[in-house]
Amino acid sequence: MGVVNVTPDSFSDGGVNLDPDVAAAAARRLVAEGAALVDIGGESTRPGSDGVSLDEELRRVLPVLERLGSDVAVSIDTAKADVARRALELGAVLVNDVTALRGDPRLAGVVADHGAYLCLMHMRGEPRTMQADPRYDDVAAEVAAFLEERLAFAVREGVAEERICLDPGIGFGKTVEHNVELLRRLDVLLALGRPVVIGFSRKSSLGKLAGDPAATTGSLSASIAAAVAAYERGATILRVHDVREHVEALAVAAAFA
Ligand code: HH2
Repeated sequence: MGVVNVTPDSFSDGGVNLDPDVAAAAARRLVAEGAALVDIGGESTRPGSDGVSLDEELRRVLPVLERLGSDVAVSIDTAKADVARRALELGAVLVNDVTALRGDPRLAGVVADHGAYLCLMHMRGEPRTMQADPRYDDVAAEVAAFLEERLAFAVREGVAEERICLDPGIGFGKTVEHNVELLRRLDVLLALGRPVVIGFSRKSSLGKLAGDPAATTGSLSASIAAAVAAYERGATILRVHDVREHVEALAVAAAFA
């Protein structure tokens, strides 16, 4: 899953894709480089961010989706039912909701009505405050219990279970140690029986693990190491910004699997 953020403030590619022609070209380039899906988002969820209005989010993403039509398999990164509905009408295939259907009570119905795929992600708290001293007794067990409950909720709301994937939400209310433990113990999430999505790409935990305690992003090489580790532990979908390099690394890792 390649990432195209149509935002002024995303933590690693903010401002790059604000022009819809540039964003659509970026999405097509990621597909040419080997992405099976492109995740398009109009709201930054980086730590400390406040969110955007419905009108602003629609203004950012709709022109991009109109340009892509159904040529590109689009995942819409939104927590808003109205953004998801318009995106699905324009051909998006997956709704990637970082609130796991807790943000907008109408979102589950929109996904169900369109027969869309759905990614449910774990987040502790909300982006504005989530990195303020997050604590868990057992992070892997708690994240798995949350995702199990959200999976059951989505199915009760009419989303087909075989269309749902689960994501532990790397960096969403987690310390470096929590993120590392989630990947190390990915089997706890895999036991839920659904494909697992991992988004470690460029996140600050990687820069910290690589030796810079003040890092705000992670390097490409660190991102690839995390993606390969996630793949080897059983992750199915890797959410990444640098598709070509990840596809090459994963093809080599797959040859050894
Ligand atoms: N991470 C980000 C956004 N959406 N969705 C899923 N399913 N998993 C993730 O790990 C994930 C996500 C944050 O990264 P990015 O989109 O690059 O930045 P921003 O939120 O600042 O736009």
